[in-house]
Parts: sequence; C-alpha cells; structure tokens
Amino acid sequence: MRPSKFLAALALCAASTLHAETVDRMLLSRGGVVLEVSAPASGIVRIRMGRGKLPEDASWAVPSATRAARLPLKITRNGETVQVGATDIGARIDLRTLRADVLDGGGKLLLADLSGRSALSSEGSFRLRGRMSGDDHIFGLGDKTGTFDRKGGVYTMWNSDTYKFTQATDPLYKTIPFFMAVSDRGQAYGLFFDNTWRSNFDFGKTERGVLSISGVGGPVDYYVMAGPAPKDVLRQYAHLTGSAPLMPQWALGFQQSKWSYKSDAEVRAVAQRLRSERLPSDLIYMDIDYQDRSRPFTVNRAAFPDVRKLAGDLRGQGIRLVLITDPHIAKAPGEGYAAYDSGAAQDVFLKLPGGQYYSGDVWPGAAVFPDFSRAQARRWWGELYTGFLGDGVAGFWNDMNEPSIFNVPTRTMPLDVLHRIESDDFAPRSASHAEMHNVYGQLNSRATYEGLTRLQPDARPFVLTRATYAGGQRYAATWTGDNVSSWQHLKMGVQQLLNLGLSGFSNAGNDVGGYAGERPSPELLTRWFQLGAFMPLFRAHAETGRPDQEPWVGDEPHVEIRRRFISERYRLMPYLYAAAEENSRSGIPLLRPVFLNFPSVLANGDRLGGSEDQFMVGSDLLVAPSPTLESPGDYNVELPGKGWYDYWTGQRLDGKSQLVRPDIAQLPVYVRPGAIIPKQPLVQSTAFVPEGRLELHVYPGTDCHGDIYADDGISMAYQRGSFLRQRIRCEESPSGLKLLFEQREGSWKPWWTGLALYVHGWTADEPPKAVLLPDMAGGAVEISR
Ligand code: NBV
Repeated sequence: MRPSKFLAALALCAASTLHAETVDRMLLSRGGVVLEVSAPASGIVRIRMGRGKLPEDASWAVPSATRAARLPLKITRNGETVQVGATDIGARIDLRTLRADVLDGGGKLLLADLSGRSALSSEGSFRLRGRMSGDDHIFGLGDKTGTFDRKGGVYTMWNSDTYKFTQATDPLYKTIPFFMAVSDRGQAYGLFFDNTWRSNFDFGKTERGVLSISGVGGPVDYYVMAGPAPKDVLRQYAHLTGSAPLMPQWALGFQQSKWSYKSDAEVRAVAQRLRSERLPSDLIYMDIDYQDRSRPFTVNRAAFPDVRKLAGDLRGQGIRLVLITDPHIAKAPGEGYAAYDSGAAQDVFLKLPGGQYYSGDVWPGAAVFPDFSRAQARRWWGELYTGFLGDGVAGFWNDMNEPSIFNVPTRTMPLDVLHRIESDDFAPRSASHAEMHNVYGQLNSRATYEGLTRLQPDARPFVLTRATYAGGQRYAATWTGDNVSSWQHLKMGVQQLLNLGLSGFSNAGNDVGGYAGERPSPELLTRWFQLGAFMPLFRAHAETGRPDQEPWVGDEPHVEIRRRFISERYRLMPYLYAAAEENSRSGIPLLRPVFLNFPSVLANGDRLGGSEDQFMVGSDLLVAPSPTLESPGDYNVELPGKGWYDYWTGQRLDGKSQLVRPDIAQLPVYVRPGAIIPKQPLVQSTAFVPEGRLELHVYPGTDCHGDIYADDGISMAYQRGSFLRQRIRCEESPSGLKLLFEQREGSWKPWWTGLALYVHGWTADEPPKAVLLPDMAGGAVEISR
C-alpha cells in the first residue's frame, strides 16, 4: 500500500494524524483486513473489504469505466474514527473495528454500524450486518415473491428453475442483489452487493432491525446510494449497472406464445386468427418443438420446411417471429450438428476439473454448455444466430439458463465445473461454478445480445432471458418464469413486476393467463389480459398439453373485453413508447409502484399508501384492480391527491377516495391531474403506420405536461439524431387553456398529419370534442372553453 496524492492509506499504528486531505480513495487496514472507500459518482459510495488484500476489482454488473471513475473524497480523522466526505454522501469508519456508518450529504445516517473486520471469516465466507431504520420499507431483489415489501423477510440468491413457484418459493430464477429502503417519509437509499456467489439477504427477520448479508464466498464489494428520493436511487443504480437499451417498439406490442405451436401451418393459423379476430399483435414465439430433436440452432424441417418464407409471410401481416434458443448444446460428436462441432473446435464448452466436458441431461438428452465467461465463447455463440437472422427471425428467447439440468437433485451443474474467465477487466483465471452460477444466464443473454448487435448493427436486438444477474437489463428483457393460472398469481405477478422495475428491469412481463396448473377460468383469463395490457411486456404463454388459452378462447363477451384492452394498449402506444424511451435513459421503470411517483403516499401507512394494490404506468396513469381479485366486492381506491380523472370517461373526480363496484368488463384507471397523454389511431400491429392525427389528451391540473417520443421503432438511427422528442406543457386560465409546445429535438418526421386535442373535465357529461391543430414543432396555442 503506497500512499500517493490520490490515496489515503491509514495504518492504525501510524502516529501521524490525518487532517482534511483530498484523495480519491481511502484505504484502511486493521488486523489483516483491508477496507477501501471510494465514490464512483455523486451520491454513491463503494466499500470493498478483504483479508490481506482487497478483492479483485472486476464486475459482471458494473462496467469498468464506471468503477474507475472516482470523485474526490475529503478525509478527516477524529480520534478513532475517520470521516469520508464525498459529493452528497459520506461514510464514517471506526478505525479499530472498521465498522462503517453511511451518511447522506447532510450527515443524516442512512445505514448504521455495517460490520467491518468481523464480517470476514478466515475461510472466505462473510456476514455483513448493519442497522436499518425502523420505518424503512424494502424493495428490489428482482421478481422474488414473498411480500412486496421485503422487510421482515429472508431471501437467497441462487438462480433456480422453479416450475409452479409459489409465494413461499425462494430462490427463484434471478439474482439481483440490490434493494432500496424507503422510509415512511419517502426518503430512500439503495444498496447493491456485487457478489455472484450464493448469498442471503435478511431484512430483520432473524434479528429485528438488523440487515444481514451473508455468503459462502466471493468479494465483499458493495455500493450505497443516497437517494434521497426513490427515483434518485434508481438513477444511481442505473448509473452503476446501466439502463436497458431502447427495445424495438414491436416488443411493446401484444405477444402470443405457447409451448408449442408445432408446425408451419399452426403458426400461420395463429397469425390468421389474431388478424381475423382483430386482436392487435406483433409477435409469435416458437418454443422448443420447432427444433430437430430439441437441438438448439436446428429446425425440424418436416414441421417447418421454410422458416424464411414463414417469417416473411407473417411479416406481411405485421407479425414477427421470436425463436427459443436454449444454452444446452446436444453432445453429438460426429453427427454433423454444427453447433456442437464448431463449439468443440473452438473449445468453448465447460469442463470438469479432470479436463473432460461437463455433460448434463436436458431437452436434447446429454448436453454440453458454453462457457459464456469467455469473450471468445460469447462471440462463437453470437454467430450461431446468423442463419435465423438471415431468415428474418426478429428476436430470441434464452430459456433454461439458470442453468437448469434434468435428473439431478441440485437441478443445476456441479459446483466444481470450471469456467475459464477471459473477459472484461477480470484477470484470466479459472472460476468454479459456485462463483459463476448466478451470472450464467446474464452472460448467456449478453452473448445473444452482442451477437445480434454484431450481425445486424443497425437493428435493435430483442432478447428475452429467464435467468439473469444485476446489470443484465443491458442485454435482455425478462419474464417471471413458470407461473400458475390462479388469481393469487395474477396478483403476485404485479408485485413481482413492480419489484423487477425497482431492480433495473423495466422490460419485463409474466405469462398472461398463467403457464401451468389448471386451465384459467374465462374471468381469470380476461382479468389477466386487462392487467397484462398495462405491463411493460405483454406476452400470453402456456405450458404444453393444456387447453388453448389464446385471447379468442371462450365466449364472445369475454373475447370482446380482451380485444378492447389489447386495442387500448395499441392506442396508448405513443405514451408507452415515450415511457420506455425514458427508461432507456434514466432507469425509471414503466411500471411503477404509486410511491415511486408520489413518495408521500407512504405516510398514509395503509397498504403502503395503496402501493400494495394499485400501480402506475409511467408518470400519469394509475391502475386500480380489486385488492381481492378472486372475490371482488366493492372497494375503495385512495388516489394520491385530489382532482384525478377517470381514464375511460375523462370525467374529473371529486375527492381522493373512489368507490369501485367491480365489473368484469372494466378495469379502473385514473389519470393524474396535469397529464397530457398522447394516443394514436388503432392499428393492428406496430408494423402498420397509423393514419391521421396524433391525439393529445389534456387533463388540466398543476404541473401540467406530457412527452412525445417517436422514431422508426426498429433501427439505431435514433442514436444518430433520427428521433422526435418534445415536451408539451399546459396552463389553465379562466377562459381556457394555453398549450406550450417546447422546441422539438431530433430530426424524425412523424407519421401524423396534425394533432387532435381533447381537453378533459370541461364538460360534465359529454366527452370533449376534438380541437384540430396543425403539427406543432414548437410554439403556443390558446384553447378557449
Ligand atoms: O421451452 C419449454 C418451456 C417454456 O415454455 C417455458 O416458458 C420455460 O419457462 N421451458 C420453460 C422448459 C420447460 C422445462 C420443463
């Protein structure tokens, strides 16, 4: 340890006292334990700790440039404590124990007494303890079930294939060791523990008020984010682990899937039916049965003679194809199976310590597994998509990547399987599966994403992954895995997706209608379509061997309701797309708990101020399903303020509390006073250009504004300036309304011929009449009542 002008290294026995010194990281050592504090960005501190030396400075979640940035620290020693001040955050370390308090910029304690030396055992395991504040609620950790507020719970990080998971199942498919604590006053901080090994998070279950993070190995390397608002924590987390790239717009369309549509004719019939039933839709998925003997990157030519023709014909109907490609490659030497032969030639498959391939049973029988921790193996994998892309397949689905293995009690590969890391700023080295298990799915989806980007640099990739690790949002969208057709899952699914959104994964959905279990009742299926229409990814999917559950199944009144909700999603596409684009820049998710937009609701206390039962889509729409979906009686919706509007009628509502009489044909949706919601004429696919005007629905109120975002929806041209972004504001006056169109950014020429403005709430009983305006690239207009 060599003190430089950028590094403060304090050995305890040193007699010198350190006075206010500016450095960019601080190292302390005591009793053989070394601790480092740095600040990679304003409002964020990073603490690393190790026995004898610091852990390797490398990460699958936080890119090296982000870690390498270090803001100046101001260090003051005060007796046996050192105070480290960074921008908008600070830490106080006890020099004897290396215990740490993390403080916000104003010196307020966020997390107290985080263990120092005592956290590390001599065998490499650790237990970090800290004191949480009594009124903190805990969110994040991805789509774990349990309770929406994780406080009082204990959770394990170990990616697992959990068919028919329940509220009590843990671990699940993903490892996102990030949480956000939010107090009743709406004050938030976040903690990201960047360790891929099996670990446990205990939020005061074992010891009241004590946070404990423990694990069997890997680095103690964590970041605390100071907020102060919940959205600030999400921005800070996105600064560290990245935000999701903008998906193609068609990924926001309705997606129809099933295990499996088994032939060319069946896929065509599904597409035909979606169109003839006027069910807007953009995607059909092909599950494992399109393959030859379940071998990834092959096609059963008897059932699918011409994928290119199929993809092309469907494209003409505005429907794209997504194909599943699992990571298990059939162990089939000498059989002319290209994926195996090329992988073996390039030595990309995982091996046992003895040097032979690790092989596990999955769909194709004995299979080998790519070592995605090698850049070269990822490159090899990416190239496997050449043929399908050439055929016009639009996106890819990475399933089974926990990785899931059949016929073994652990349901995954042995922990001594060796990965040979050669990637990023990791030192090239062997790593056990114990270290790499939780990041296998993330690296699998990364290989797919990077491959697609290389093969078609100007197309936005669409990858759907089941397993992942923190930061995986940079590569893929996700879904919650094998849920069950039950009312409980419908409700739980919303909370899972809310928590995923609070964990960096906005692009997420669940299997609409439920994947496994009993066939859904018509009511359950209809309700699922209604809620699914407001989820970031809207994909209907179901297990093999079950009765059909496509949206057209059942009586016409049900089909009509589903059609209405799917259609409404397409009408809302400009609003949803603007929110998705915002997510790609800020990390703020599309689907949001009410408290994310209105932190003060938490002070109401009651079911987290409504956040347990209601949710928001973007900043302006509040969706309020019954808190007891299975046996709906009348219920009250508590809105986060006065003057909200009913989305369906446009009427301004009195009071904050709304009584709802449930009706299967309706789902209550409310609009924030002050919202301007862009909508478009109905099209049956995002591939079809709407005709006519862009609708602007104005709901007068304070802080009145809305955003428009548009581009070609599919290419990377938006990154070269070919987009349209515009904020519109409104001001109410006694005589009417003034609309201010801020100057447009970007060069994209939109499809609309003009604007149709609807001002809601002005007439008591009738819907507003459209005020027709030319397209407005800037300027102001006055509308009189
Ligand atoms: O590929 C078949 C299924 C798929 O439909 C489902 O969505 C995945 O979660 N897949 C699991 C494999 C099933 C293994 C029993």
